[in-house]
Amino acid sequence: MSPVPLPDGELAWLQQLPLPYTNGEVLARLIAETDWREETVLVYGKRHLQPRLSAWYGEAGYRYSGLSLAPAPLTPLLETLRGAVQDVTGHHFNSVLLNYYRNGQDSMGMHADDEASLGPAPVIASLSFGATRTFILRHKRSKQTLKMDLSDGSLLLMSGGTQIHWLHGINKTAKPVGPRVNLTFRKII
Ligand SMILES: O=C(O)CCC(=O)C(=O)O
Ligand SMILES: [Mn+2]
Repeated sequence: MSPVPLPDGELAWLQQLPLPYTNGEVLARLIAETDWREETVLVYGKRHLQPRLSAWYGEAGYRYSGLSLAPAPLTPLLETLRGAVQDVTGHHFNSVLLNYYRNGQDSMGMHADDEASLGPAPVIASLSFGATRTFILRHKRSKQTLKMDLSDGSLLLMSGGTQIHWLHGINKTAKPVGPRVNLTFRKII
């Protein structure tokens, strides 16, 4: 992986994760085989439908924004992807959050993956398939903003202080974009 300079954080990038399937095959299977949910989240005490579909697979359950995601074993395809991600990053992951952005109107608000269950310096590997979407990073204090195009088959590793000092998210876009599935491999401690 190639390091990407980031003040107060650590990023590394790989254009194409080596896989035994084409990116198109993986995207089609992820869309078809995943137990997708349309979750509601609590924001300031109000329930909202998330503008995307999501699914959680891993040995442990997961809690965030008032959501409680039950543990579920990784599917054979997810095991293959996890193995490939572990090989290139050298990190072990025991769970994965999948997000399905059906079109340009699906998005993810600015946030940090800083739940206590991820430990003091979370290591998160973000694997993308399908349409290229712009990943926005914004420094919490300086407001410095960085944009990265997360393309089909790419892997972005976030570690060090990235979740402590930066927020990240995916904006909606008016451009016609096809479906995208992102997988964030995580280690629940
Ligand atoms: O879709 C993406 O690239 C971002 C996903 C993300 O930040 C998350 O799952 O926490
Ligand atoms: Mn995130």
